[in-house]
Amino acid sequence: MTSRRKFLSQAGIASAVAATTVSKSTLAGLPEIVHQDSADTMPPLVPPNGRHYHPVVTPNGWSLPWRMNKGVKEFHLVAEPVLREMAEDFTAHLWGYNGQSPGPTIEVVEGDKVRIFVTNRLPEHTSVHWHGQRLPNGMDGVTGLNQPGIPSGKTFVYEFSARRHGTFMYHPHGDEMTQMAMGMMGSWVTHPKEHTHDEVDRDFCILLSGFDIDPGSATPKVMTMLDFNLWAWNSRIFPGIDSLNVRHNDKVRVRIGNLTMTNHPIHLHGHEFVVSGTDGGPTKPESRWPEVTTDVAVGQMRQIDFLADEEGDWAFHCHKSHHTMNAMGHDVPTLIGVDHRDVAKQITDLIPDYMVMSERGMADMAEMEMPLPDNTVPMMTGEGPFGSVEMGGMFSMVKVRKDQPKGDYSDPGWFKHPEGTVAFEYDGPMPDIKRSSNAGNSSMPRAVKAEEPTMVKVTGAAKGH
Ligand SMILES: [Cu+2]
Repeated sequence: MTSRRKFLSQAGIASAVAATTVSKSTLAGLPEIVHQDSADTMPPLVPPNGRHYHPVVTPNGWSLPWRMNKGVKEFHLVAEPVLREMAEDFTAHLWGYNGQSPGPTIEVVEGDKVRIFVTNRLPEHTSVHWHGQRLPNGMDGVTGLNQPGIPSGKTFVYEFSARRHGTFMYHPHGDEMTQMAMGMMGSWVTHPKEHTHDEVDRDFCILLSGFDIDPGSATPKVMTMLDFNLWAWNSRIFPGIDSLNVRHNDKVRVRIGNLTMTNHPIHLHGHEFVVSGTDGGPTKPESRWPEVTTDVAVGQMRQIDFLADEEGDWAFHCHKSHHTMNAMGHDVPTLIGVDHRDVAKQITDLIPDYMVMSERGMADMAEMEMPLPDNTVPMMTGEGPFGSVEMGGMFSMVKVRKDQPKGDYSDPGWFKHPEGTVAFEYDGPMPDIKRSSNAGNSSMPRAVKAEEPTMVKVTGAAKGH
């Protein structure tokens, strides 16, 4: 077993592996298993052989090296239980490929002949469906329909040509609910064979996944249908998702695949993007329009392109606010506007550890020193340069810098705002409140309310002040 980092340092090893013929009866002819045990973002895998392409970067992930065997690109995927650090202090027991969930990104070039060996080290059968690909029916990976399941301990071979370029995914199509709930999935990019007008400077790959892991535990509940409590990008949750670090004026692409059980409106701050590709391949230039949010529905892929022409640390996240939170019980009543200090005092006399939550909103959650079970990330967290970011789940940043070197994907740290460009506190006098007189000018005058609106008051609890 070799880690990718070690692999990269042994330059040219992929091409150095001796070409062998494929044997159906022995493991001797199998390509080396390349294994990854870290959740770090690995540098782009520059193709050591075959047709050249501009490689992608998979945040908190990596691309799978291959060997050339008589003109065929051979990959070796191993389906197996893995340990995935989803964020600092929180490691989940998942299933994945070659040491991690998601599995490594597979990159090929349109027209490549591809052979993928899939070894099953799971306790049950599996298969791999190559989501979105044009391929012979018997290579499509649906257990029972296109092939028998791959039994535990066995290796199957998939062979097809990468017929069109675009963004794809791979995932099991056997006991799918369990295996995808456990984290089995990966990205696939087929690069165009010829130069296109769509070339970019930086190209990122993100797979959306949802897990249901109770605070204090480590294994997903696989029977969950809708109520997942961890929303992940490449099986990481904020603040564990690496930022997308780019150089000012780079053309940037982000490929997003959704293998969760709900849709995710993905939102970028400070820029407009176009959807340059979907499940079916690149969109026609005349069909594109500028957006700042695009919905990625279940089973879909979206490829967004933008010019990173505004410096700063720009939030990039799912716009469902409960998808930018980490696990917690959701059966908590809304207490905004309720002053229950007296009640709390009475309860504290009985239960010393009792904690009143969220009477001023939920932001307290990010700051309070609440005791958490082991192996648990706070619901809202993440330290930014101005305090807690109060986020979790599907949240990251695009960091745009003038001095980010070309081809350098490392984190430049927090943005240093030019003087006078940060929102600041007003400290002058406040004007008197005036009722708006617009209602009288409206063609549909509003009904005049007899009473002033009143704040919610809770009998008993509000007496104390
Ligand atoms: Cu979402």
